[in-house]
Amino acid sequence: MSSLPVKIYSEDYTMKLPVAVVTSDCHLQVYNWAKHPDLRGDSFYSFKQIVDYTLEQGLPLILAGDILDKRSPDAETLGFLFDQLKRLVDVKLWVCYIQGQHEMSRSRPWLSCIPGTRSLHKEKWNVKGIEFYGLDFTPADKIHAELKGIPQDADVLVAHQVWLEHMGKHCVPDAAFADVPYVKCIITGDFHVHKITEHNGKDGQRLKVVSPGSTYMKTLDEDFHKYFWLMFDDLTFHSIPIQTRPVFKSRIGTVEALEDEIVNLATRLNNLATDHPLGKPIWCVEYYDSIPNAAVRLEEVAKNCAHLFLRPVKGNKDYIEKDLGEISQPMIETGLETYLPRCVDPEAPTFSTALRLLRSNDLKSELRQIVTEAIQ
Ligand SMILES: [Mn+2]
Repeated sequence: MSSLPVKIYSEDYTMKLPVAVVTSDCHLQVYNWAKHPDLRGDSFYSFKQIVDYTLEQGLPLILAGDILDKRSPDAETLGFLFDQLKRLVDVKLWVCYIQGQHEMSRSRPWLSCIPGTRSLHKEKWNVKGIEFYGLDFTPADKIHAELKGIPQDADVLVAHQVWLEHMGKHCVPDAAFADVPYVKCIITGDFHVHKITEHNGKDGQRLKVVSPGSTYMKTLDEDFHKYFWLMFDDLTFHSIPIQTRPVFKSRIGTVEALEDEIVNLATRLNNLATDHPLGKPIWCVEYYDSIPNAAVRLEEVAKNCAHLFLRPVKGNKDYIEKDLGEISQPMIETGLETYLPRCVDPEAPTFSTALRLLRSNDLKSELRQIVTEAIQ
């Protein structure tokens, strides 16, 4: 008799269960940019995708602040938010939230106007054995007292602050992760970047800090690739991508480069303008103002196929000719990925490794995986 095959599961095999869908910084508003009134709907389109996904999964939705862009939102925005959250509340799915500084209303949170939603501010909430505790955005002079109030049995803090370890180099922080007692995980809004980092908390405990990031482009220097999180009961998180309006960036130094770039991009821009649910893509062009009629020419091309953002740069004729090769190189899409081929040969094996690390939200696991693959 032959022996039965023995099934060996890999070491990291776990029966982890999804717990919640997590987002923040949705900044719901009708228009993205005041100067571009026909560029609209991006925040709604992203938010609807998150609600669709939450419904499909039948999970609670956790909103970590700045869900609305303004303290006094308009009726179109509020109506949209109410309609979307009602879809979840109507089928008895939890919608739990804290407030960010953008929508802050101390007397009564906007989201409390939707029956069935739940504020986590200074409240505990247990789901699948995980104890959540929330804090609305709290000014720097008061946040330390609030952090002291975190219950001992809390596992996850849901907050919306400027943290030293995230933003300390750029502005004055409210508090540090090192000030946070007890919890093993912080879900925090405010930092518009989608990432997970590891820190030590006040009790020396390991602390996983999870930032959902913004859900659509708030400034032109942001990466337009956006995500939200699917959270599991072992406090791991998966990134779920959001479909957003595409962005093209060009840098143009000469008349020839201008015409080349127009030929290069026109078809792609036109196709996207027709096929993408949000319509026209964004086209951001940095160009030397010494190129004759550059703005007129670009506006003419972009008229029906792109939202054009022009950035004229003072250009000196000699300098342009000297630096022609570098400046005329088009940059399709943004972010560090765009620059990678300039540093590493895309054919080299190190390129794919670098790209994986750049795209990873969990560097440790990705590195471990790369090492495992290398020694196999
Ligand atoms: Mn925000």
